[in-house]
Amino acid sequence: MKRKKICVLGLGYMGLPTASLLATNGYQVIGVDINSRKIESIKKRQIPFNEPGLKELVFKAMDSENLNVQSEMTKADVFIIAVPTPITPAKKADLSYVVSAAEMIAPFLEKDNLVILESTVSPETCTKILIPILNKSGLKVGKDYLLSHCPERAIPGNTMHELVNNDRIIGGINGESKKITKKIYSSFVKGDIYLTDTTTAETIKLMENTFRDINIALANEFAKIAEEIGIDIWEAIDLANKHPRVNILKPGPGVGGHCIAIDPWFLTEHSKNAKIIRTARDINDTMPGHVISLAEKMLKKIKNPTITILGVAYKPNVDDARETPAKQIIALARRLGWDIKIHDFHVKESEFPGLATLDEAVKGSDCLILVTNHQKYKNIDYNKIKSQMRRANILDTRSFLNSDELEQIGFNVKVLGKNKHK
Ligand code: SAJ
Repeated sequence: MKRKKICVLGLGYMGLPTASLLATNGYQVIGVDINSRKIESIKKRQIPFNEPGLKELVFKAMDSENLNVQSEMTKADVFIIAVPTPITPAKKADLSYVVSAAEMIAPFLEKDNLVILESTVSPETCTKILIPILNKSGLKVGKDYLLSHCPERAIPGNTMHELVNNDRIIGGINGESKKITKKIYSSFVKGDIYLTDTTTAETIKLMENTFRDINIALANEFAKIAEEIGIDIWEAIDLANKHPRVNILKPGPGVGGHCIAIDPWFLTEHSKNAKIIRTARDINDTMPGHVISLAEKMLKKIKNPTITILGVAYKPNVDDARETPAKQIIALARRLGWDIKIHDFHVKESEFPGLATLDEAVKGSDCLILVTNHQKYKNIDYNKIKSQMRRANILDTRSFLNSDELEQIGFNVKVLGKNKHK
């Protein structure tokens, strides 16, 4: 193995599992993160977030002594950049972490090194931003060092499985970059690996998440139309999906997470032609407001109601609340003067201040709003919960709970996208 030492910059949701997979597959890996508190916790074997199977893998990598973590940069044969790329308030890609990672690498760059960008970025970031910074080292891309883009494709909640089994796209600046990057990822990827250029790879990643965003927007639009017509969208989608070429996604309270709610903006920023993409983003962003208007209809006779948010994670059974639509729902409800109590089975108080125990959150409540369909919300004692509430209203934004059972207990149940909401 010629290039043996790999430095992974950014030990987050993708960097840490990727570093550990490489370390358990024969590479000597140094994980670097500018957050020294994170480094200290990993060293103490405290993993900063929950992901099934990750802890075991990180421990295995550390036990093998092939994975070391530190805050300082180091020389290496290969550098992998896995830092976040959020959006600015003006919905433009914030590439500052990629820029500073590149600036950290430049002084350490040596002849024959390979730099791999994993972070999701705007088209042409490799050629127009990354390479010019790295070239400041005095080395020339293609001639002295190699460069490629290998966007991650794994879904939070199933990251370990998907990192290994999904197909991957590698965009390289030349044949050698593609070849060496493929060799490195082949050490743990069981899926197929496809090769292209860097700008195509950057755009493919954005297209994937935009495809999903647009399809969720369509489901959300169908849900609103169903409420006008007076049909159950959940039943209608199930039946429409019996068509061999139809696969409608699910409506809900909005799109959260650090990818789908963000990445489409990286395309709209670049093109006036991005019309459906922009509209889909807008539709998905209207969903928290729609949830509040459904709740308002349920609560119309109640002055200064108290409502309970069940679930703030952006999706089920994860502890991740980034970009969660729950934030917007809570902000809108507060603006109406409602008293809000918040509960989540997985998200930690340190990540989402204001969380209460389930008992505290439902006490004296006029309405439960189920925002996140955590499995555990299926199994709680709704009889007991009803006895703690002031009024027994429940708004299910995911069509997740058993409405018939809840109605039998005495709840007034509304489901997003189901029946006319007057
Ligand atoms: N959602 C719906 N309806 C649906 C599906 C999802 O409202 O039918 C909502 C979810 O509740 C959530 C949001 O969309 O709030 C996004 O969740 P997700 O599970 O669809 O996706 P992410 O953001 O966790 O991960 C996505 C994945 N991309 C695709 O499926 C195309 C993953 O493969 C990417 O690696 C990841 O983005 C990323 O990091 O880019």
